[in-house]
Amino acid sequence: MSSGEIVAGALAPHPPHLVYADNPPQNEPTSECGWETLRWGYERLRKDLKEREIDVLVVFTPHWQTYVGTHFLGVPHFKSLSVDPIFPNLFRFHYDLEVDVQLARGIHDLARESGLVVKMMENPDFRVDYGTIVSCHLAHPEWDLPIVSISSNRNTAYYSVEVMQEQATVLGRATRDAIVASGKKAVLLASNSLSHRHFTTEGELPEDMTREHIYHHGQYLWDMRMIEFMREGRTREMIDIMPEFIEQAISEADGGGMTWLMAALDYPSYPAEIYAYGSVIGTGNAVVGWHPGRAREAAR
Ligand code: 2X7
Ligand code: FE2
Repeated sequence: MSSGEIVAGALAPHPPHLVYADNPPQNEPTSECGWETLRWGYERLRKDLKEREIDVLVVFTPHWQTYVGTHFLGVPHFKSLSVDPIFPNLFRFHYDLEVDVQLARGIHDLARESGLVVKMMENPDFRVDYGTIVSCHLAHPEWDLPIVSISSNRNTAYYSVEVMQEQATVLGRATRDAIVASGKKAVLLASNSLSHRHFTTEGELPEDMTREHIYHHGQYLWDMRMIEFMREGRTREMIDIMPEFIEQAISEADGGGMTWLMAALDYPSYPAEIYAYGSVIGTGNAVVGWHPGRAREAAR
């Protein structure tokens, strides 16, 4: 068996608004338009992913919150209706997805050997969270690839940001090693926004873009600082500054997704592809890609 590899990693934010604005047949509510910059960015990410052979999507989601350890979807097939608890008017999505249970177990086992508390989630009636669904849908709307979904154990809130960084780093390495051992070609998705202060009221028309802007200039400055690190390949510095970013911009990276992704990609020093940046109800969101194969080809 040839060795597996991570063919791409992406920061793949999950505001349900982006699916709502795309009007896919699986989603019940329909819209006129909205958040085009981010949706066009996802379109460019999808084009780049199409250039590569892919066996599986591996997503780390902050909206599946497991307070004792990291959990992995462990049932081969899930089909149900996902309703966003805050935005049921925007997101009522009929999903039908396959799970790569073998790879999920491979990551689970290596993470356990590395000292993490882990669990395979084997309840067939489990409702898959909207972070997983939105990021996977926007990265690959065909739904013809199996996924691995990894929960967030919220240890920034329960312990500290330092504990989150340590554990997400170990999980990232376990993810990479399990993918290599599996012989599969994987795309990794960190499902989270950057800055995360948001408005608490909604206009009559949710897609009215005259209302949409970043919540606060300070968080915009933080987002630009993080994006600059990505553009310049300074990802170790980005991880070093993560505690300050999380605290001051109330970032959704607190769930561990960015830290996990950078560890799995072994801290890229090549420039990331910034597909888009835009706000959704005031939060800062970037669609960003890391393409190790492309970086290797460019270095030849
Ligand atoms: O979960 C989210 C989010 N992270 C950002 C914006 C809007 C809604 O939902
Ligand atoms: Fe979120």
